Amino acid sequence: MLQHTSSEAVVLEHRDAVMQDTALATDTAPLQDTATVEYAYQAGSGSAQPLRIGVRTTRSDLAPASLYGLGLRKFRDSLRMPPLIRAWRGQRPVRVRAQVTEVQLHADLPAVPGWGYNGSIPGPTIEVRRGRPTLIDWENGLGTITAPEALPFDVVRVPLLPSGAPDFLRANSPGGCSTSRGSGADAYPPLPGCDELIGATVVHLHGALTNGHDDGWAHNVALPGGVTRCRYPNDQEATTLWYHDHAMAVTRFNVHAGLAGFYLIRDEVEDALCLPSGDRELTLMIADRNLETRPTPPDHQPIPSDRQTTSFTGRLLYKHAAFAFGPGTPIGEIPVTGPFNTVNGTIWPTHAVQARWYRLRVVNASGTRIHRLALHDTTDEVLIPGTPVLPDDPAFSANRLADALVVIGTDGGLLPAPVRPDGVIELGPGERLDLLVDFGALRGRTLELRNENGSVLNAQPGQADATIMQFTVSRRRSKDHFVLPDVLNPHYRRYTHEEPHEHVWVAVVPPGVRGSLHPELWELAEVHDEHLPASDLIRVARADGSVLSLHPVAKMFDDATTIFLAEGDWAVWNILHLGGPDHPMHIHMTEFQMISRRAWPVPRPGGTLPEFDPATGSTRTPLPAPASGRPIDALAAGSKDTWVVKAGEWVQMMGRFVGATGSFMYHCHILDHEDHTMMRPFVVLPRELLAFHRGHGGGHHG
Ligand SMILES: [Cu+2]
Repeated sequence: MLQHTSSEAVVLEHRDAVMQDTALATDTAPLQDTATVEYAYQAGSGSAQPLRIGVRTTRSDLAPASLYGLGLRKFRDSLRMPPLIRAWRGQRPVRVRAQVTEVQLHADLPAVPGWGYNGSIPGPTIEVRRGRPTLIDWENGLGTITAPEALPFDVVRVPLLPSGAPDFLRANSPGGCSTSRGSGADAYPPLPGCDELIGATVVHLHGALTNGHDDGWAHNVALPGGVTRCRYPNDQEATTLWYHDHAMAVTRFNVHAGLAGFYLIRDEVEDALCLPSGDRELTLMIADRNLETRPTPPDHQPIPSDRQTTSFTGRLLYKHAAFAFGPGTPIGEIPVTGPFNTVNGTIWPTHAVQARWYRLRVVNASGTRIHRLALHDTTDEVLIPGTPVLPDDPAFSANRLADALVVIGTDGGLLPAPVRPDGVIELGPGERLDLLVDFGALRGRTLELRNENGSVLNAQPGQADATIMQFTVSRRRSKDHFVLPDVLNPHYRRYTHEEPHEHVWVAVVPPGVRGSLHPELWELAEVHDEHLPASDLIRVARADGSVLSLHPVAKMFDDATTIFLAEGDWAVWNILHLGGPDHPMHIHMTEFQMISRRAWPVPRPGGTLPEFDPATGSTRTPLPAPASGRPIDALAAGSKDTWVVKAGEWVQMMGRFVGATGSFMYHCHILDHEDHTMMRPFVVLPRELLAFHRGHGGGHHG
């Protein structure tokens, strides 16, 4: 903590320097010049090695609160664990109620209302046994039908820069408020309609094999007072699931308000491993957030240092960056990241651990941010003012513990054997990790879980602090009988393309196709050469030199359903990412394995394939047979339901749609994308019934 106090002083000192810089800056400075580094660390003794942790701004029009330390001290709060519900018996329904919940995001902030389940953010962790079904009554307790609750935060749209470019810097920066709360330099217009929103909710158990009517179909929202009973068979491998709201078009707001929790399935395979349990099994829900500040006086007087946190109201703030293709064209929103990382609802918490093995069960519950998780030994780091350094500066990784994070499971279950990645693990929104850490090897050390991803979407400036949370390891030696097993999951079997299967074809297209403001999901069907359309034609050369021609049969959620699978069938989901940001793609109903990942070159990460022409929505020339992409490592080969797909990639996910039927969804798990243009339905029906459905022209276009 001593180290921390000195850090603050330094940040404040540095703030003054930044304030002087800002006087010289102009509003029209190019975007890439506006994001420079504020925080720097000195690693070890004496050797000045500044490293990029956050951003400094040279823009003159930002509020003082956004200029230093993000205005909050780190590690003021202890890690909180949500209450546990053991639903092992399954006869009686468990009632889980979405309700207004007091939430304190940080010890220096006032408590404010949020939305939680059973009075907790995250909601209670629900623990079940494989093969024992659970009934849950999901109650919407967000007010009454005549007096529903309004969203517990404001949603604002940060206006375009005078140049017409999105103002990512302001949108990603800490603080701000709605113009409905006052005027000032960082007051932004509210997104129309958000103040009218009420808590209409529907719960999805992410990763669960369950029937369509229990799966949280986005249209099936319950009004305040409504109760929806869902049955979960729990007939799948032990793993980390999570439940969260999935209401049509407003999932991002409902989840942001706090409607998410863990759901753990246990089984005998897991039992036999005698993994760390009890106090040594931690569920960590990581989510980035932004905070509302009081309107800043127009004269930009810096807030006195002893009152640096007083401008926060304690409430969350949901920011978008406004976006348009040109003057006078429609304005939409780009999702941005929040500068504050929360774990289990608290900003930058700390947790004291024994010098023993721990199990960390992690979900990235962020709306947009893709984390690159790493554990750093920060015992000897001292915060100093420093000069800007690049995110790939070796100083940043100097204290990274290369093999401290041992991965034992992915979204859908335990891996066949433990994996030690090279110290950094990418985790997109919706993805989970089951980790082991041997704190016994780190006695007396101070550690930080950090996000090494400099920016998440199109290299947006404004990425904030890398800290997620801190662990302080006891100096005391502890007896630990746990031995990391060589084999974790003897039932793991690698899927092969040899199983007879259906193919689903989906293109991810960048924003800008005929003026569309958002990236889109196009469901594709093969067209034959004599019927080639003039637009929206995706052509891919096969290995044998012939050309596969694909044309969208559906784009928006409410277009006709085109994917019909027979229960029991295998299917391969082909996702062709033609350009734009990384998308964490999630498919409901079953767990999958990635069976191939190929890639075409793109000019830059997040760029568009040169062969794809957004003006026509078509490939100019057939895409060549793609080269191998990122290798499918042990994590990607694990049982999963969500994967980060990057521009230029063609990935194939294989799964068996067995044991459940109904209407399901697949979508991007960037919640803004899901709410806008990146979610589609699919249907699983008994084969015999499907024969009748198709026979009557029931919507099968493929
Ligand atoms: Cu997306």
